[in-house]
Amino acid sequence: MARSKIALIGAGQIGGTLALLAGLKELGDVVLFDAAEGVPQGKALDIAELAPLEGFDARILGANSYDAIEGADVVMVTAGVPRKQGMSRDDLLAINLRVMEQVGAGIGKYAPDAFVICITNPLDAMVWALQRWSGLPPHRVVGMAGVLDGARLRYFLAEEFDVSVEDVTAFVLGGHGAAMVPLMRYCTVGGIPVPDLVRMGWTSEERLAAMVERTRDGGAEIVTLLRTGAAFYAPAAAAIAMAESHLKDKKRLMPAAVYLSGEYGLKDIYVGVPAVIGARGVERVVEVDLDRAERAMFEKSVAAVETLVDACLKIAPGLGR
Ligand code: A3D
Repeated sequence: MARSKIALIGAGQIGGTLALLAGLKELGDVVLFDAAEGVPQGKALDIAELAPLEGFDARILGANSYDAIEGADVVMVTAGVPRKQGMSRDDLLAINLRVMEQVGAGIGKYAPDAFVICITNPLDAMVWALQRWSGLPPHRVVGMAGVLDGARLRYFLAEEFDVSVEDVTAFVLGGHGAAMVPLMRYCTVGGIPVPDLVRMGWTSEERLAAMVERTRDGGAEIVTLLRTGAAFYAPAAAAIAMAESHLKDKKRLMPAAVYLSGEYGLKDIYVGVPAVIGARGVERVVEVDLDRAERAMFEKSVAAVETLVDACLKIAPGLGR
C-alpha cells in the first residue's frame, strides 16, 4: 500500500511541529509548503535528519510552489499570521482571509480529493472561507479547535483531581473564541460525570467555573507567557489526532468546526460540535441535547462566529451567502 501524502500549508511554529509529529507517528510522507523561501526546506531537512534517530520512514520535503501538494490525502492549513500579545483572534481576520483565498485556490487545483483541516485563526470564519475558496465538499473541510480546547480542559481537570489525563474526557462546543462553551455535564473522569464529582466533594462549582474561564483564555494565557508567539505544540497534536482519525478511518467522535446544514438549527456556518471523523471526512454530526442555559451560551458563541463571517463578507463579498 502506498504511503499517504500529508501536505502542510504553512511551515511556521505549528507547521513544523505537525511535520515532526506526522513523521514520528509514521502517518505518511510530508510536504511542508510556505511562502517564505528556505523555511519549509530547512525545517523539512532538519526533520528528515532526525528520522534515522527516531527510526521512522517518511519523506519530508519543503516547497514554495503549490504543485508540490499534488494528490495530497490530507492538507493541514496554518498559513497566515498568529496572534501577538494584546491582539484578539478577530484582529487577524483581514490578513488571514486573503491568505485563505490563495490557499483555497491551491488546494482546489492540486489536492481536490484531500481531507482538509484548517487551523488558521479566527478559526470558524477562516475554515468557512477556505471551504468556499477551495470548492471542496464541506464534509471534507473541517476546522481544528475543540480538540485543543478539550485537551486544555482535560489537563486542568486532571490536575484538579490528581488523576491521569488519560481518564479525563472533556466536551467543548461552539466557536473557538472567548464565547466557547465547555459543558461540564458532558465531562467525565473514568466515566464519572464531573457534576457527580462535585456532589462527592472532589471539587466545587466555583473551581469548575475558574477552569472553564481558564480554558476559554487558554490561548491568551500562553501568548502572555511567551510574549512573542502563540501556542503550537498542543494545537499541532490536536490537528494530528484529527488527521489520524481520517487516515486510519478510526471514526473518532471529536469536537470539530464542521459545516452545518440544519443541525442545531443552523445553516451555512462552521461551528464547533461533536462529529465522527473517518475515511469519508465528517461522517456524522452529533446533535446533543442542550438545556436552556447551555443553548443560550451556544447561541452567544454562534453569534460571535456570525459576526466574523459578516466581516469576511464585507472584505470579500464574492464569497456570497
Ligand atoms: P507562524 O509560526 O507565524 O506560521 C505561519 C506561517 O504561515 C509562516 O511560516 C508564514 O511564512 C506562513 N504564511 C503566511 N502567509 C502565507 C501564504 N500566503 N502562503 C503560505 N504561507 C504563508 O504561526 P503559527 O504556526 O504559530 O500559527 C499558525 C496559525 O494557527 C495562526 O493563524 C494562529 O492564530 C493559528 N492557531 C490556531 C489555533 C486553534 O486552536 C484554532 C491554535 C493556535 C494557533
